[in-house]
Order: sequence, then structure tokens, then C-alpha cells
Amino acid sequence: MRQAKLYRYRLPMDSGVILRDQKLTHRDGWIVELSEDGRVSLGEIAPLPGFSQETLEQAGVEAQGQLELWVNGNRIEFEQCTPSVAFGLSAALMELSRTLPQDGNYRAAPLCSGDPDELIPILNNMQGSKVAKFKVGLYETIRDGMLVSLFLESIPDLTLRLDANKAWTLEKAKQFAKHISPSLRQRIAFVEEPCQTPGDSVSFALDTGIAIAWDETLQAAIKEPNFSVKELTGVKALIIKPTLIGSLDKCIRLIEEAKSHAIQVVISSSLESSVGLGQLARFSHWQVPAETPGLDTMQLFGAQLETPWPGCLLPVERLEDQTLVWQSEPTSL
Ligand code: OSB
Ligand code: MG
Repeated sequence: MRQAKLYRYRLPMDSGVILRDQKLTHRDGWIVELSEDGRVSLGEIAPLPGFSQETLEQAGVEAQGQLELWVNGNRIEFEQCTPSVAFGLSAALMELSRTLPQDGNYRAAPLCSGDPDELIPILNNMQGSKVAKFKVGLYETIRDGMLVSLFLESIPDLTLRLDANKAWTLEKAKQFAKHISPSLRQRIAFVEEPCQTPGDSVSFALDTGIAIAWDETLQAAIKEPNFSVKELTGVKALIIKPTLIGSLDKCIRLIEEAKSHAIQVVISSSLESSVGLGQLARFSHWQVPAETPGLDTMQLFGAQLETPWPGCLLPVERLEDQTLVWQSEPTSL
């Protein structure tokens, strides 16, 4: 027997500078709950305002339509789903079939979005390879350059990931690089999206020797029919945010293709609740075990949902206290 439920959740959050123009004070999304033969699984569908093309309402209607197909014994048509719906439904199905392993990589790269001083004790307590992520391009290049140099100089085993979210012109990006001495540049794992155009970002990498990664550029490119990773040359890493890319199978195909071109992959958050974030930690551990994922976004929330993130002290809200919007009739399948 198959059954499906669709819950709508709302959790308090302060997205801070992570979303730049679009500060969120709460996070809204859908949780699907699938049941079959006494097993139950969850999946999260949470379009990210300002990033996803589908709205929350559209995603809910679409999810319900696909769930109706599924309870009646049909396949879910991931190719016809918007990315957030494909991600949530595929994660719930992989959970149900126990394809998604339990072990997760919860050692997310600490994300510094406010006071850099807060990062020092976190980094000092970090076990294993030390990697952190900074947002850059919000202030003057000299401030960013000094901050990055200061951290790299004072913590010799630290590697930094930087994210400019396309904030810089090529000129500005090169100015930033001037403030980082060449001997420190190799410890910048990459700068995500330094420039407004991909061409300028590639020029920046060639001119400065600082590696770059695609995030927004990948999200745009993958929407094209016949997309191939081959088109995304000149980068060290791809940032994969499944909520913005699509089903976990599609992400796996992308990871395989990236690997075949010796491109590193980092699984990253689109500000999912602890339900989706935990599945991303498990997906990352399964598919890219050697890579620290970009999942340090629980700290932006005021509460977790149903499945706690290991070590997180935020209160855990129950799924049953969220709004049950729709449920299927039990079927004999
Ligand atoms: O700019 O990469 C971004 C989260 C939501 C939307 C956009 C971004 C992010 C993150 C996630 O930065 C955290 C990470 O990648 O480490
Ligand atoms: Mg990014």
C-alpha cells in the first residue's frame, strides 16, 4: 500500500548577507511524506526566493500532481518537474528504497557571514582539514583582501573558499587579488563566481592564478538542452545545489561528468530545513566522500524541523505540528 502526504512548513530564519538583496525572516517549504509497506520517508521541496524560478505555490501544485501518479503505481516524471520538486521527490524515493545511505558528512565548511572574529574559535576547534567559506564583494576589495590574508597568515593549515556571487568587474576582481600575496593564493581553494560574466571570471583565474568555481553559471547552463560539463571549462569546482539543479539522479550524472573532466564537486545548501540539509549531508558523503560540503546554514534558522542536525542546539519542531495540506487515499498498490 502506498500513501503520500504533503505538509507545508514555516520556520523562523535570518538569512543575513547570504542572500544579499533578499533577506528572509522565515523559510517556507513543503515536506512530502511517502509510506509504502510500513516504511516512511521524507523529502523537502523548498524553492529559494530570488534563486528558484518556480514559486512555492507552483511547486506545491506540481508535487501533489506527481504524488498522485506515484500512489497509483506510476513513475514520477523527474524530467518534467521543476528543480526543487525533482530534488524533494527523488530524495524521498531514495530514502524509501534505502538507496540513500545513512552516514552523512556533517562537517560542513563554516560559513562566515557576519563577524569574522566568531570564526577563529570555530576554526581552532575544527578536526581534520580546515576549510571555511567567506562571502566577498560586499565591501571594498581592500577590506576583503586584508581579511582573507589575515586569516590565511594566522592559520597556516587553513584553506578558504570565497564567494563573490558575481559582484565584481574584472578590474575589481584583479584589485582584490593584488591584496593577496602570491604565496597565499594556493590556499584559496576557489572563488565562486568572481565576476559578472563567466568570461571575465575565467580571465581573472588565468591572470591571478586563483582558482574559480561555478555556482550561478552552472545553474543557468544546466537549463539549456544538451548541456554538457565540457562547456564549463577553466574552473576547478562546481557548486551543486540540488534544490536548484534537480533530482539526485541528475546530480549524480553531473558529478560523474565533472569527475571525468577532473572538476571538483561541492554539494551545497539552498537554505533547506534540517530535513533536506541532513539528506544533502548524506548525499555528499555518499557521492563525494572526500569533499567538505557547503552546508553550514542551520545557524541561519531559529528552529530545526523533525530530523535534527547532529550537534545543533536549536529547538526541533515536529512535522505533525506543521500544516498538512493534502494526503492521498490509501491504495492497494
Ligand atoms: O551564494 O552560494 C551562495 C545559499 C543559498 C543561496 C546562495 C548561496 C548559498 C550558500 C550556501 O552560500 C552555503 C555554502 O555554499 O557553503
Ligand atoms: Mg555561491
